[in-house]
Amino acid sequence: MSIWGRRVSVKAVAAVAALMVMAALLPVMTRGADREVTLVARGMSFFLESDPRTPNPTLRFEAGETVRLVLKNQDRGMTHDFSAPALDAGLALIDWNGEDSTTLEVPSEPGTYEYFCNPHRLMMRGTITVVR
Ligand SMILES: [Cu+2]
Repeated sequence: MSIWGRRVSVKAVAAVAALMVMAALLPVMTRGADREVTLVARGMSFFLESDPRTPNPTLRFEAGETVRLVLKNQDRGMTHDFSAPALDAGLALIDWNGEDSTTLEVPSEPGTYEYFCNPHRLMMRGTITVVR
């Protein structure tokens, strides 16, 4: 096959075409979160890593944003998880010194939602406030 008078192999054309398709799809496949929020489980409470003094903080998200939520378990000897049923989000139990993350699709409507740790729901619970 020839392009602009130069002979090129069909394989090379196919490879370039495949690369172009992958490049076009990359932003879709790796759609990043708008921001990242890190929670730390410690002393049977959640804390924002950025605010280690406020237990079970209210998490303020903007309607429709995508948030990467990281949970680090720094509670020696304890396992903790994270659940936000209204956001259809959660993390399985994490051992001490472990961490995991998930992507939250924040609802497009403002509102107040609950998050908690399933095994310690009475002590480890807080509010997600979605604002526009
Ligand atoms: Cu817990």
